[in-house]
Amino acid sequence: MTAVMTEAELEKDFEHTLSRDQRIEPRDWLPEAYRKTMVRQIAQHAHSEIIGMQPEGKWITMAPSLRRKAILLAKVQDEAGHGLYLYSAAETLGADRADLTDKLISGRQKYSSIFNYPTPTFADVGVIGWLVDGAAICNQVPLCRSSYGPYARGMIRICKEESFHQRQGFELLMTMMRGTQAQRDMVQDAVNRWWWPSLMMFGPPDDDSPNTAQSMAWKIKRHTNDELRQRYVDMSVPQAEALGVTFPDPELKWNAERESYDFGPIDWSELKRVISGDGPCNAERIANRRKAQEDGAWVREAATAHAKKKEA
Ligand code: FAQ
Repeated sequence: MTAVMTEAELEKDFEHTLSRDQRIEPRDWLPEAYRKTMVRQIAQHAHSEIIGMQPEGKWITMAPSLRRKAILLAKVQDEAGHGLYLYSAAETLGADRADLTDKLISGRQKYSSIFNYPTPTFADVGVIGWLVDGAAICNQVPLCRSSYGPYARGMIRICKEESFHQRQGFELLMTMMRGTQAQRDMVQDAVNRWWWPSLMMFGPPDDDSPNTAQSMAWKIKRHTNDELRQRYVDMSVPQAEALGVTFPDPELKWNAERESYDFGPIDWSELKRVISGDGPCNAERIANRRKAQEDGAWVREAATAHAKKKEA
């Protein structure tokens, strides 16, 4: 007969697993606060992938060639797949997928601020691939070592696909930069609009990030928001030079002492505004998601009826 472990012993076991850098798995005991944080982060991430299909998805019917259309279709489908892996990971923590969707469309759960900006030109498709997927990779590669097993494993596959997304964006922009002056101007204009919002993707500064300390202690996050933001700036500047574009920041310059780029102040009031629902496209993104949910009701009903019939 096995002895029943007390809560304190279970907690000690959990801490021991973390201290050995091993994964927490769905069958393991975990503190309620850890479960809540994990569901919050995974749900926000899943919602971001699904809402993130919209800004680029708009260009599928207007892509300038069959090749670009095929590439974009594949990319947007990948984002749907990422959403599904992530909702599945949240389900291993006892979350209910329908409930998560409800929380998204009623504004009770967040998604990334970045997807509330418009995509007026085709250069935006390239810049989303290069900068937004670039920032996503920078943030998510360390999450492959996150302490929650299903999330960390999902992240490995997601990062491989994001890396293809970033390359397709860069290749699209390279092609445009080799084109006409009007095309080059279009790329620079898109870079000007997306640069600062892409820096905001990493979240608030460390001294204003309520979740970082605990998430680092639980090894959910492996780096702070500011550390990853700096890494992203350092990685992006040489890429911009190779492309022949500039970032809209007069204070951006190499700091030899720190061996990193210094950059200008971020407008945190803009991030707060966009997160709280007042970005340029928040209302449109949620309205589209709500409509898709309503339009798909008959499919879910039919699938449930079919499953019941088969069971009987
Ligand atoms: N937007 O205390 P912290 C992608 C919230 S996927 C909106 O620092 P934390 C792929 C935060 O949730 C992009 N909300 O929080 C793609 C928290 O909310 P609370 C998404 C934000 O969790 C590419 C509060 O503010 N990626 O791009 C944002 O420790 C192209 C306080 O913040 C992920 O979700 C924001 N930018 O750190 C798809 C990655 N920043 O507590 C299509 C996983 C913060 O009020 C096309 N997530 N908040 O509920 C993470 O790494 C973390 O959750 C952070 C935030 C770093 C985002």
